Amino acid sequence: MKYKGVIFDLDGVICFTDEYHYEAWKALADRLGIYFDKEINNRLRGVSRMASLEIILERSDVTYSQEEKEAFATEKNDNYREMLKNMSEKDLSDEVRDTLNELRNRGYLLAIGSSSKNTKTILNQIGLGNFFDAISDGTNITNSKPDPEVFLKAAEFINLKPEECVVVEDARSGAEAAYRGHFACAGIGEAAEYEHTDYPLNTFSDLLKVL
Ligand code: B16
Ligand code: MG
Repeated sequence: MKYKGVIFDLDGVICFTDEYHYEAWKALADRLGIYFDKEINNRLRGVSRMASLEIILERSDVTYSQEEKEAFATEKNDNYREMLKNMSEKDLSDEVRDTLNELRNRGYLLAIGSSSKNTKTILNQIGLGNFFDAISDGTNITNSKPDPEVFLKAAEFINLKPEECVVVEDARSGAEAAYRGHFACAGIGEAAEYEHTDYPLNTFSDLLKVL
C-alpha cells in the first residue's frame, strides 16, 4: 500500500453544512445591515469562524471592537448549532458510508482534519461519533487552513508521517494546507481544480480507485 492513512475534511467532504453556515451568517449580516450572498459564503469554506467573520465585515463601514466581534461570532454559532440539531444519520450518504467502510476494510487508518469547532457535534449527529481513529479539529489548532497545522496534528494522532497520508478536501484553502504540509491530496469540487492536487475526484467513491 502506497499510503497508510486517510485524513478527511468534514464540511463539503463527509457531510454538507454550507446551507446552515449560510443561513446563520446571513441572519447576522442582515441584522447588522451588511450585504452577504452565496458567493461570499463560498469564500468561507474551510476558513475558521473568526476569519469568516472578518470576510463578512469587509462589506461593513463600521469598525467593531474585538469584544463585539466575539459576540457576533457567538451569535452566529448559537444559531448555527440550533440548525445542527436537524442533522441525522440521513445526512450521511450511502456513498460516503460505503466508501469509509471499504477503506476501513482495506486497513487504512482514518482521521478527520476539520477547521470546525463543532466537528464532534456534527459527527455525533450523523452517526459517526465513534467511527474515526482520530479527530483533529478547530479545538486543537491555533492556525487555520491554509496553514497545515490541522492535518499535521491529525497525522500525529494516528502516528503517521504526512507522506504516509492522503488528505481529502473540497476547499482550495484545505488543498493548499495539504500541499504545504507535504501530504498527498485528493480533491473534490474546487479542490479538484487546485494546481497541486494529486488526485482530482469526480465523486467521493472515486477514492477507492486511488487507494
Ligand atoms: P465552526 P471544514 C469548516 O469546516 C467550514 O468549511 C467553514 O465554513 C467553517 O467556517 C469552519 O469549518 C469553522 O466552523 O464555526 O463550526 O468552528 O470544511 O474544515 O470541515
Ligand atoms: Mg471543507
